[in-house]
Amino acid sequence: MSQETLFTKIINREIPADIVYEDELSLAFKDINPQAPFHVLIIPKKPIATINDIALDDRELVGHLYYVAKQLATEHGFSDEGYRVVMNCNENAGQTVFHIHLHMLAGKMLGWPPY
Ligand code: IU
Repeated sequence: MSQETLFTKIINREIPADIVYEDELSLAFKDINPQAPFHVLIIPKKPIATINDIALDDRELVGHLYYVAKQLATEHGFSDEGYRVVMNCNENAGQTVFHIHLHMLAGKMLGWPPY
């Protein structure tokens, strides 16, 4: 399942976003409603609606999103103090945009568990 969301418009520069990283496979931009001093969304350019829709051939792409998170942590100085990377799936997890995205949160002590 894949359908166009606002994130496709961000990828295509049809709506603005504060983009912090881009490569041929992915894009990272600041969340418009940040839950931490540093809160970015790391998305594949390929639209995949939910974790449930990840295909066998997408495994490297999804792994790449984590590699981008690690690179951003290094670049922004969060590697040692720590950060969180999380992806929500469907209603119980609070997914609202159906184009998979890693939330990367950093810059403060984060609560756990997340309820
Ligand atoms: P969720 O995991 O699907 O709940 O996260 C969606 C996030 O996308 C949420 O944190 C929104 O603030 C964020 N967001 C955004 O940064 N820019 C947008 O144009 C839209 C949502 I729509």
